[in-house]
Amino acid sequence: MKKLTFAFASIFILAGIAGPAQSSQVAAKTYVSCADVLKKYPNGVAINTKARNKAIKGGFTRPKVSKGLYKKNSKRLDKNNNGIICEQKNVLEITANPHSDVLGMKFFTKYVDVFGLGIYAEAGLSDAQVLHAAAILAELLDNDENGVIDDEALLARLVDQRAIIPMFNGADYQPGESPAKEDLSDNGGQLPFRFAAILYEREVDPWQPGHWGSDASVEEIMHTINEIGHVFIYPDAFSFEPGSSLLTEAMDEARGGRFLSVPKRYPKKSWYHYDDKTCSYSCMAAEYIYWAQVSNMEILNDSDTCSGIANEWEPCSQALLKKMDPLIYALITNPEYKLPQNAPNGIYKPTVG
Ligand SMILES: [Ca+2]
Ligand SMILES: [Ca+2]
Ligand SMILES: [Ca+2]
Repeated sequence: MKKLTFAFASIFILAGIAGPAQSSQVAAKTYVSCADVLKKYPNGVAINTKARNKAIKGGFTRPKVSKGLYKKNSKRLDKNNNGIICEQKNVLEITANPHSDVLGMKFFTKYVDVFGLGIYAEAGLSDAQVLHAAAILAELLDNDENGVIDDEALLARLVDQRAIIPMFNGADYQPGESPAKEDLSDNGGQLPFRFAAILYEREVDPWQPGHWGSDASVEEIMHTINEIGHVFIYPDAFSFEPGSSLLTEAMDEARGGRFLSVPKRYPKKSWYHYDDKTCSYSCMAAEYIYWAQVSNMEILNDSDTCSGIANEWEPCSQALLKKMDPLIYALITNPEYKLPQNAPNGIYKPTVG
């Protein structure tokens, strides 16, 4: 369903760009702000192809060319006078692995720098998949997409720890598919980087951002940010150890008790009842805050997902979360902690001048 919707949307957008009649026949419109322009032309508008090509070379996304539109709006909206109104910086770019000489890192061939943090991917990942993960990371750290990191302390911590997101060929539990995974696990002990989660090629779907069962990018990247970042910078709020934080206090309510290991049966009144015995208390806490955050973002709010995850997690919408689990809702929406509130859509394009 989601895929179909997207296909139609793309055709529509393509038709809009390709339609030669459009710009010549329709009178050029006046726009009051870049926000307005970007709704219609998400990459801005260039005066001519020369300005457009120069912009692309300079690291901007491909603007639409329209002399009429440009002239009508350039006075207000091309402040830097480069022939483009509301140009968008293309901040995410795939380059070669800058650390292929580091032990355990040589099989990664694609790299994206996201605010100083690294996405490292093996050759089996498509560029679209790698850029998707990079966009999700950027969207979770600059969630209002204004080009400014939402929580400087969080980014400083992640950069200090040299947090990375490794992306491997194939799927989990499929031996022999990923040389990078084998090499990294053989040499992980000496790695100068830290990671709390990994992504596999077959669980990254750029067309269904965060969708349960299709795209694990939001989940795994959120785990990384929370475990390496939030737990450390706001320990009273987010620490994972039993009885240590507002998070674990809320979780003990959600599970119907402070269970250091998975109980034989969760109490009836519980609404978080994950039964994987290999998942320790702190692992439970990591999963719990993830469920709460994506419920709050409304990523899980469709009937297939809600019934698919009900054995583990019940409040699958923001409204249910608010009602059933007011403690965690209050915690993750508390502006003091600057947690991301908007669902990432896999597109990160902060507005420039
Ligand atoms: Ca400009
Ligand atoms: Ca921001
Ligand atoms: Ca976005």
